[in-house]
Amino acid sequence: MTVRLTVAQALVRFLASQYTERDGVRQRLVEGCWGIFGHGNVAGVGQALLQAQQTGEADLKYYMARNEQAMVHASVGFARMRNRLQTFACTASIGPGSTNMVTGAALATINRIPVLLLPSDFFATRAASPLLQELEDPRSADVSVNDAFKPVSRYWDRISRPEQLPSALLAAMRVLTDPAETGAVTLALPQDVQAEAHDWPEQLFTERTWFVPRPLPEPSALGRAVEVLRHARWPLVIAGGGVIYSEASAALRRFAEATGIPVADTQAGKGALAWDHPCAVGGVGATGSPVANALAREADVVLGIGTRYSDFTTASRTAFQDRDVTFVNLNVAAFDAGKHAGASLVADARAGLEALTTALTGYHVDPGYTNRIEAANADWRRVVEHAYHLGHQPLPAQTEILGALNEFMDERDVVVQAAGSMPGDLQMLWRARDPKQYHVEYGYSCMGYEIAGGLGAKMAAPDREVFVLVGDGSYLMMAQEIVTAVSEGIKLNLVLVQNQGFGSIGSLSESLGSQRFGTRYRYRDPSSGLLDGDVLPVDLAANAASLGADVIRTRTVKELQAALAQSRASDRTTVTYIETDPLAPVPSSESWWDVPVSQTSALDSTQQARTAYEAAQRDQRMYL
Ligand SMILES: Cc1ncc(C[n+]2csc(CCOP(=O)(O)OP(=O)(O)O)c2C)c(N)n1
Ligand SMILES: [Mg+2]
Repeated sequence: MTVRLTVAQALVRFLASQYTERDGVRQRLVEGCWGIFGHGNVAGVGQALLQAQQTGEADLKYYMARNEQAMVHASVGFARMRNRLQTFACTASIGPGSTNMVTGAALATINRIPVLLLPSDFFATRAASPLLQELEDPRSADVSVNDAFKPVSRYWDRISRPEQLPSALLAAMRVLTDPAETGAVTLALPQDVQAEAHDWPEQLFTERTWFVPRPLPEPSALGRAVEVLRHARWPLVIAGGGVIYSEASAALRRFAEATGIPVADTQAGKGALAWDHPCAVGGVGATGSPVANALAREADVVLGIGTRYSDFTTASRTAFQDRDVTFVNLNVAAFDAGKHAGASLVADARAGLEALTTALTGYHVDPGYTNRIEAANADWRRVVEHAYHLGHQPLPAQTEILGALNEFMDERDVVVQAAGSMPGDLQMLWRARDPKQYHVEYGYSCMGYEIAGGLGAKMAAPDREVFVLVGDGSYLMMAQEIVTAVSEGIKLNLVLVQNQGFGSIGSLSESLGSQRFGTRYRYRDPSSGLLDGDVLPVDLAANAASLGADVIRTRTVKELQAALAQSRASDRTTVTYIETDPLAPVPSSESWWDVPVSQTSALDSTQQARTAYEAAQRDQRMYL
């Protein structure tokens, strides 16, 4: 039996009948379809989505975004919140609509989060080329702007004939649901092919379940890992995002309690173990806590679980200074498990932790190590309390905003952030209680993720309050999804932190001898020729109100606290606006991040920074 449908209709029908299953729990793989229409998809995928909605022949709800990059972020926010078991499809028109998604694709792939991208493409027949927005490569007629998705996709295909669709769809679903391979999956859809009819076998549309595995560690690999760990005197766990996606928090807690091994976390792993667990030592690396960084410096064995070991995590390979430091890497992806010449333990984080806990029976760290951790944690708690309640004047410090929010939020509330000075302050100071509470996108650290990603997170967890922290720079790049939140009635709590420019890059610039050059939002000063004139007459609170959000202007931490309560109580998207001092002090992570400074320079500030850079660089290690 066959069914006659267009390629786009077949695609929509197929996507509506895909499911994932893990631990016996089954759910839709593709929750819905984000989109912005143009000539490339309005009559193809657009018609198919309309027909699906009107006839009920396929259940794939359409959501309209205001920017294609943002709709990929929203899908990623959703998929991350659903532990990568569910995501969205994103349809975009030809040309700019499609290339707007490239940044989102890179973000998804780098963070290992599934998203299905459906950029539209030029006529497969080439009947009317060059089309509006067509690239036209003189060397090859087989190239389009969608080729730019290749390096940022885990699977990429162009559907030039209807017959190619079934196998491409199966390949796409396999990659989306494979925890080791997942990321952006791109199916480029030529405009004419989308509208072309074909007789499809009916089986293509029967419900299909993609079982998400929990691979077990291979016994000999487990044996080698256990051998290393059993001889560890000062071991340290680094918990990455993989712990959370695998829902391995309870297994991690049992492992830590059985062995006494301290647990540090990465940006994606924060909350894997509650912050106040006796084994929790906070963030590790360039923006980590000095407690975790002191332990990292002396650790003889590092057990990385579900981590990519980004430069922030390893402090650009200066974090681990023991001469013979050895790594054991528990990761579902062999690629990550092999890093730093570690003992590779390719397995699901939960299954691997359970196996390690059993195999390490009888092992426990020295009581002296435990006492040292307890004392260091107690000292650090006082430092965090101080930063949370600094009383900075006249404008509050950002650390006070984070403190007020942390103290205000319930265990199940979610905080969303991505770029600027907040991810670092959060990684160091945030006290996460629930594994889904801390949602900081720091694989791509993409300005503009915050509001869109928060929207996706809220769609994934309507029963949780989502608090989006957004800096003025990020807000100016991508505020428009407030309109989507308003139109869909998806309630967000936004906290807009105004510090008149790039606080983060400003202090980075200063530390590298570049004098905060070009990092402030200011008038150009005619005498200096630099952007260091007066503050601009920009009113982002008014801007947010103009997009349909309720806005509360606050000036003090006390007012902020009241506004947060009002925001939570409301069922409308609410923006709490506050100005902060970008120069307020932040505790030190006692760590380093490698950003090269000019080797030769006419500026004193740069020369001094270069000397400091060369000194710091001497600690950089190859872990072989
Ligand atoms: C899309 C994008 N462009 C540039 C950067 C580099 N960058 C990182 S943080 C930052 C400034 C962010 O400004 P804001 O959101 O106001 O946060 P603040 O640093 O003031 O806390 C820039 C430009 C980036 N991460 N993402
Ligand atoms: Mg700013």
